[in-house]
Amino acid sequence: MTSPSRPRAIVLDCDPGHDDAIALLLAHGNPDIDLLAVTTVFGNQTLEKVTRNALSVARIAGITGVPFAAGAGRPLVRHVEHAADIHGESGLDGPVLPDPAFDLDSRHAVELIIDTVMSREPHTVTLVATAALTNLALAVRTEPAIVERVREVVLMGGGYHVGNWSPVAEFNIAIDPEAAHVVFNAAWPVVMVGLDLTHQALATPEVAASIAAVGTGPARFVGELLEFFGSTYKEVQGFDSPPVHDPCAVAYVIDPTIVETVKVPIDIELTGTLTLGMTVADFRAPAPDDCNTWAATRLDRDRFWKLVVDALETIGEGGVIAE
Ligand SMILES: [Ca+2]
Repeated sequence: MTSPSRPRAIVLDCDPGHDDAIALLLAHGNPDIDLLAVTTVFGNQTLEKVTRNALSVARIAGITGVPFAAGAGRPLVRHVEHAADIHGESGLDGPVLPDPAFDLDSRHAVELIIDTVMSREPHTVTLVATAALTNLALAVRTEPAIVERVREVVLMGGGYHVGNWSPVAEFNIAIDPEAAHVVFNAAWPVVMVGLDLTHQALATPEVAASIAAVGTGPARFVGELLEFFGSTYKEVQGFDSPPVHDPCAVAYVIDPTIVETVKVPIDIELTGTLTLGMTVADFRAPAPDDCNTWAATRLDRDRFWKLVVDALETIGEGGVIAE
């Protein structure tokens, strides 16, 4: 569906990360997304590693002319935690990663986010976050005017049913719950694409075959990512096929009919001894008028994976990495 407000302008804040890499490819390869900037934050691995990974993925995808900036290297309050058990020592284990083809923007990620939002027309920029919310929280505190100015915040994180870093807390929220608290309590629209939704985005053998059939370098790269990601997800969490979380947030921005949502008050648990970092969603009654949070509930799997395959078709050989 095309409308005058397409393509959607986004800033992608991420911690690549296998599923972040696929989210970046989807954002670059989909014609309904205008990728304005990419920012990185500690998470799946150290800031240094995930930032280098982002630049390597940019080269594979053939992304040029988009500023990339590094952001926070640690949470606001807590000690740093990484997810090497899922993403490996590099943060993107599996494929061979090319050297970056361009340098980082000289700005801090928080500055780049603020500059991008404030320099564009009001309500045109969507912030897509697929990592800890540290950069977004710092941006809100640094320039509160962005809250009124963005179109919406679409984040992969949380869930209303299960967690993965603890029984009830999802990794991106759990590793910086105070930052998540800032983001969920700001008066901008927040769409939580959580585990309830992303656990429907399983990269089954059929999905892997449809990606392999694209037959390009970037598609082989995604295949290698899914192979490693699938092996750790099976070992650590017992999944037969890995849930590919982060591109679901991008898919929602591309076409909200692919990701069903429900308006529901959501807040972040900051003091629970068993529930720290839980995204507490209150489904007891219809959401009040001033509610500005939505939870993603149901994924149209076939259309989601078609978006990913179509983006890879569009990217073609991308940056053409010589082996
Ligand atoms: Ca991520």
